[in-house]
Amino acid sequence: MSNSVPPPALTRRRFTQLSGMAVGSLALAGAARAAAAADVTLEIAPYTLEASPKHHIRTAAYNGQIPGPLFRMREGEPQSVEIRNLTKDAEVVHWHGLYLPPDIDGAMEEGTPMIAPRASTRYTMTPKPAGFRWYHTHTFAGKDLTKAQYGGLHGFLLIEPRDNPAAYDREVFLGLHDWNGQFLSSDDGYMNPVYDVATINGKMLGSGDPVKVKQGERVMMHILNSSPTEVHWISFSGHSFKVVALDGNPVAQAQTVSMLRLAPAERVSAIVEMNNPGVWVLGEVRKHVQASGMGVVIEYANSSGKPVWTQPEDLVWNYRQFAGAGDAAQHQDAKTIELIFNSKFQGHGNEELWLINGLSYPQNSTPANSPNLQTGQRYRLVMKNKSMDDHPMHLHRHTFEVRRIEDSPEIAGIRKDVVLVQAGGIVEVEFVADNPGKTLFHCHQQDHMDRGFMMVFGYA
Ligand SMILES: [Cu+2]
Repeated sequence: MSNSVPPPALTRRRFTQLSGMAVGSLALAGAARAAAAADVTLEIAPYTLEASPKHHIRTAAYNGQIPGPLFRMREGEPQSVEIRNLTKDAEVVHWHGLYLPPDIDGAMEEGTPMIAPRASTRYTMTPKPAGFRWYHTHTFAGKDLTKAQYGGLHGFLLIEPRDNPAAYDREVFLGLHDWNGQFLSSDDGYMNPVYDVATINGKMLGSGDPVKVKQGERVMMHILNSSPTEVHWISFSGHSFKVVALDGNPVAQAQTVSMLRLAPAERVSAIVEMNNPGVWVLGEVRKHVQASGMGVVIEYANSSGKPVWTQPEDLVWNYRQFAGAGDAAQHQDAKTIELIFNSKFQGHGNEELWLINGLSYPQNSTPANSPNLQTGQRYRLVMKNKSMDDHPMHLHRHTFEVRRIEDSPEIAGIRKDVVLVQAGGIVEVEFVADNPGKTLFHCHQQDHMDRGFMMVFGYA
């Protein structure tokens, strides 16, 4: 089985096929018990990842693989989920990009219960909206760079629409991740995680099986950046990407680009025309990151030889190229919520403390200090980043539309759940408060969320 395409999990649909085959047999008894248990089972357990024959990383995994199993669910079709925690730490699973109630969304800040060590939990969820989503742990790491998102607890989730025009021949899922982090002090005295291993689908370049393709195929690539802290730049030598969706949501204007930029937790779905036979590298554009392993070989049928990498000169990306023209007058009913990001230096050799509107979590999330959303109301989040870092900002349980980036004109048609707000920059997004309950807003960089860069929005 190829490393680049994790095996599909035992979904209800597959179970139905299996049970049909196994009628009357002992296998049925076992399968029936499993199905009675849940449509989807996630077992969280210690795991040693072999990123290369020389790199063994002790971490945790879902169902004994990294990334975790690819789950395919049908939009609106309820799924029973069982999660078993076989680790020594409390765990929680966040379903990223879904509209779930706060008690199962997977953030303790919203009220989802943690799963104690050796305990399990079970619930039913209705997956929506359709698109490329993912699931991951949502715990605290602090100074332990093996825990939380630094480890292997992440996986792909595809919520299939009721009808899929499928203008492609097949799908390939690629997950980017960084490993073996340690806090190092930069010139200005701040402590930042630095990594020496980087992988695609858990393997360093050259260590995994190549992704095998055929000339003339149109391959839908679903790419996820599950890195705990790092933005990644990806190109595919000899090929280009026709970007059709960002964070799983179709864009207003599909565009063909030579390079992708993915901030932590972002996803890009792009169609690649396999029209240049050979053996190629798809990987990180920055040499030192590719050298630490972030790449995968793509091999055409009947081609052989050493994988070819062509080094691009510049880093190129702009969200706006996928947007349609927006109408500033269109959403005059939107109420503005201003969110100012800043950091407080804690002294040399320390991490900085992160502030939203002058306060860290949880002080910023009292009813007096945090937004109190009215159901049905449209809001415009005006995010002003006064810090010297870029921040991938994530809103739980909702999708927002990017409306303005820096001093751009009003734009429309880019719907996301994570957006990178660059150092010193401004991004404005809009969303309708249509999913009542506590809603977590945070920077997706693990070291930043661990140091206060979160806020809980309430509903009136
Ligand atoms: Cu951040």
